[in-house]
This record gives sequence, C-alpha cells and structure tokens, in this order.
Amino acid sequence: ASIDENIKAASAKHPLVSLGDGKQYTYGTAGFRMKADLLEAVTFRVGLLASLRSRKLGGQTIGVMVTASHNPAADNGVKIVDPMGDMLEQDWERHATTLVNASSDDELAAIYNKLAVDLKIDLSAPAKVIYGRDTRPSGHKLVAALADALQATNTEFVDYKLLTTPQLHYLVRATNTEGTPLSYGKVSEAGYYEKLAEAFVRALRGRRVQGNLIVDCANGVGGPKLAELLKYIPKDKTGFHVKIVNDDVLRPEVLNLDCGADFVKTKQRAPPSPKPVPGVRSCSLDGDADRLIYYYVDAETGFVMLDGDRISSLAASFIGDLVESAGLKDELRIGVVQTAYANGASTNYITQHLKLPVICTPTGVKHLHHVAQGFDVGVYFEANGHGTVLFSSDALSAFKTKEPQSPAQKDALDTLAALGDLINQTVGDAISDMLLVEVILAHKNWTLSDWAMTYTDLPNRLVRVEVGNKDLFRTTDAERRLLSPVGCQDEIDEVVRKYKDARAFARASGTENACRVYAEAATRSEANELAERVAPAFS
Ligand code: NG1
Ligand code: ZN
Repeated sequence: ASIDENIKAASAKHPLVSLGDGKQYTYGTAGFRMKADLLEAVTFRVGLLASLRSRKLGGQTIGVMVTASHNPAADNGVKIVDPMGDMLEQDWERHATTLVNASSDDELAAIYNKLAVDLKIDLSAPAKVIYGRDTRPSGHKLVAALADALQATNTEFVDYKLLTTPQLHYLVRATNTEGTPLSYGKVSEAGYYEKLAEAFVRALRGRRVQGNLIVDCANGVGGPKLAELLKYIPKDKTGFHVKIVNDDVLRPEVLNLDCGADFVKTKQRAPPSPKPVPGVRSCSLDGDADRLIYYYVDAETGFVMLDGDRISSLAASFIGDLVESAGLKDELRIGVVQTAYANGASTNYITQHLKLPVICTPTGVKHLHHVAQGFDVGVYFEANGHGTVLFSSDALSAFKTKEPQSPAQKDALDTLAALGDLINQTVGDAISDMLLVEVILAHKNWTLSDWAMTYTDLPNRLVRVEVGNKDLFRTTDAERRLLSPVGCQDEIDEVVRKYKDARAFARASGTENACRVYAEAATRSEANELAERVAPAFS
C-alpha cells in the first residue's frame, strides 16, 4: 500500500475527538496538552508531523515527548523536540496545528501531502523519530498511536519508554551528534547518567557536599530516574547523600498531588508529606523532572523557598566569578534572562550587585532559551524553577584551550569545563540543575540559609482569574503591559500607584483558559491586597 493509504487506514483507528463550538487543538507553549482521552488522534498526527520534520531536515532524528509535566494525572500532552534538543521551531507549530485539526482521514492525508509539497519535502527520504513518556498510564495508548503513525510513514523509530523530558532532549541531541566533533554523549539512558555523574565529581574538584538532601520527586518519573543516577555517583568520594521521597509511581492518582515543584512554588509551602524536618536541605522536582525548587523549614521563621530566580542568581554569581578567575572576563559575555514573573529583588540583585545584564522575555522557556543563546554564558530560569545555563561554542572551547597562568586560573578553567558537561545544554533539567546547585553550595561552603541571605524576596501573589475569552488580553513589553482590552492597563496603573515599591501585571495564560494576575509589593499584606484589587478588573 502507498503511504497515503497507510496513513488513512492507521488514522481510522485513532479518530479525532471534536472539541465542539468549532474549537481547535493548538500547539501551545507546552505542545498539545489537555485531558488524556482527547489526545490519541492528536498524538498520531504529531507522529506524522515529526516524520515530515525529520525528512525536511535530511533525516536527522526528531524527538517526541508524551507528558503533561506538573499538571494533574488525568491530563497528558505531546510535544516535538528538534535535532539539537531544542523545542520545535516556531513556524512548525502552525503546521502541527493545521495537521492535527484535519477533519477526516482523507483530509489528514491531503494536508500531509500538501505540507510535503509546500515545504519541499521528499517523502521517500529517510526519517527517524525517538520518543519517551512520563509515568501517566494514558501514555501507553498515546505512544502506541504515535508508533502507528511512524510505521505508516516508513519512519525508523526508537521507543525509549519511561524518560524525564530532559533525558529525551539529551538523547535527541546525542543521536544527531554521535561520532561528530559536537558529540553530546553516549546515545543511551546510561550515557546520560555517566555524563552527569562524571561531570558532577569533576566539578566538585575534591570538595564534599555537606549534609543530606531530601528530594521530593512529585511521584513522577524523576523518582526512578534519580535513583538510577545515584548508582553512578560515588557517595564516599562526594559526600552526596540523597533521600528520595514522594516516588510512588505505581498509584497514578498521586502524581503531582500535594507535592512537587509546582505545589511548592504556588502554595509557597513544603509538601505536607513526609513531614518536613526543620533545617534539612530539600528540593522538589515536577512530574517530568524539568523544574526544580529548593527550600527548608527554619525552626523559628518557618518555610523558606529558593526558586528559579534564586537558582539563576546563584548560578550567575558562581559562573561569573569563575569566568573572572579564569581570566576570560573580557572575552565572554554573561547575561541573565528572566520573565515578568521574576521577583523584582532578584532582578535588582543581578543588575546592581552582580552587575550583569538582565533581559526580560515573554513566558515560556522557548523564548528565554532563544535570548540566552545570544550570550557566551546565558543563564535563564523561569521563577517556577525551569531553566538552565547555555554556553556558546566560544566559551566551551576557551574553557578547554586557554593556557592557565596560575593554579587558581587552572582550577577555574577546569571547573568551568566540568560545568559545561554537567549543565544540560538542551533544555531546563531538574536533575542536572540540582547537581549544579549542590556543586555551587559545596564550593561556597554555603547552607540554604546562607544562600537565602543574598537578597530578600519581595512579597508577591499570583492569582488565576476565569475570563470569558482570554484571547482579548493582548500584551506588550514582554507581557508586562496590556494593550487590550482598552483601559485595562490604566486601571492597573492607577491601583499600583497607591502602593510603595509595587508592581503588577496581567496576561492570558498560554496553557490554561484563564488570565493570571501577578502583584509584588513591599509587604505581604500589600501584595495580597494589590492582587485582589487588580484581579476584579478582568472577571
Ligand atoms: P502560562 O499558563 O502561560 O502562565 C505556565 C507557566 C510558565 C510555563 C508554562 C509551560 C507560570 C506563571 N506560568 O504558563 O512559566 O512553565 O506554564 O509549562 O508559572
Ligand atoms: Zn515539567
């Protein structure tokens, strides 16, 4: 049978569920994400697009990840990873949306062929796709639909089964660079662990991690994967003692429930279980292990959170100092990328104390990633703990080839080279970021309370507001100001003016049908009050 007939026959097994009211499926910030029972046909069709993308790019391997991250267990999602491990190119998000919304099997085959013609894709060229999924039970059915699409289009594929999202990004890049000077590591899950463990030991440079670390894995895929990584890290040599908690992946309903990075960040408190022990260094991953939040409970003052902004400023300060000690300050440009949700105190600390440039982009890591690529050392994190540090090829080669003129300079260069391997260069990676934080704390000989002293977060409040049509809310200035509805921004400005050191903004969510209002002020009660006075302007 021809590819065309194969596609139609296979598609008939995965009928598209209508969303009603002429509503469309859209490839958003996190790919397609919704209730899992709507996603079977969507995932099949994403498989078709991934094979087109691979053929378009000369047979390079494309990745597909099935996950709904920090969202409830009943949700799922599917997104495409480009050859170097970055997110799908933005132009192709449109093609994904077009293909997925085809109204019949015939129309699907027709759109597939039209895309091939429009984009000048040779449908007989080789194609390769690799994929993985998080622990959601619905993932099985979705990857089966994906495999059907890959078979129908004669696409070579590898099913990596359970993976964290960043592991899939790693594997995509490793596959495409294997045997080249840009080689990213061995093409296997074990290769990922070997690379991280080796770089972690090397980056510590003989130092030892102090005290135990408790890691809350959100009852998601990060639990078993972190347990696997720990087998590769020598405990006696590094002093790295980890206790994994919330790692029940057998009861799907507990995924992200009252635990995990999103819970900690939005509730601004530790997961109730296991009962927090005062003073113990703790962190939480999210359901697919690409977000990381640190925290501890102080016996006197209570819960203290170290979020993405903190990790960002910690990394920028540490790497900035190393670059200076390495004698590379005049050669390499270091910058930090944040979104409007970054705490104002962190922005001040980075610009005024660290004296590094900060660029603000719209929400969604693809935007941050893109801007961070413009620096030699680009540190980017969303406040919710999703982010990484990108090194330019100039930076990586300088770490390896610059002739050190003193033992201190050599030490700095070696540490930087190790960080280049430790930090996931494709996407934010909670496990890699956690090892980075542990390395920095060991180098600085800091506890979490030392880290928390670098600056004081401005009290803030984030509220979700239900709106009739969120698409009416258009923003400018990296989402910090509203263009429409007309008059809304003036209302916000008027309220904000009544508070000292205050800031507030509103924007439509890219992942939910709602608006978000963020407010920051000098005191907790003022931040709450400000958010509550701004929010009604939208409902
Ligand atoms: P939306 O729903 O557009 O606010 C949320 C997060 C983003 C990002 C995406 C993708 C907040 C305020 N927003 O986006 O940072 O992580 O989900 O998962 O945390
Ligand atoms: Zn996630």
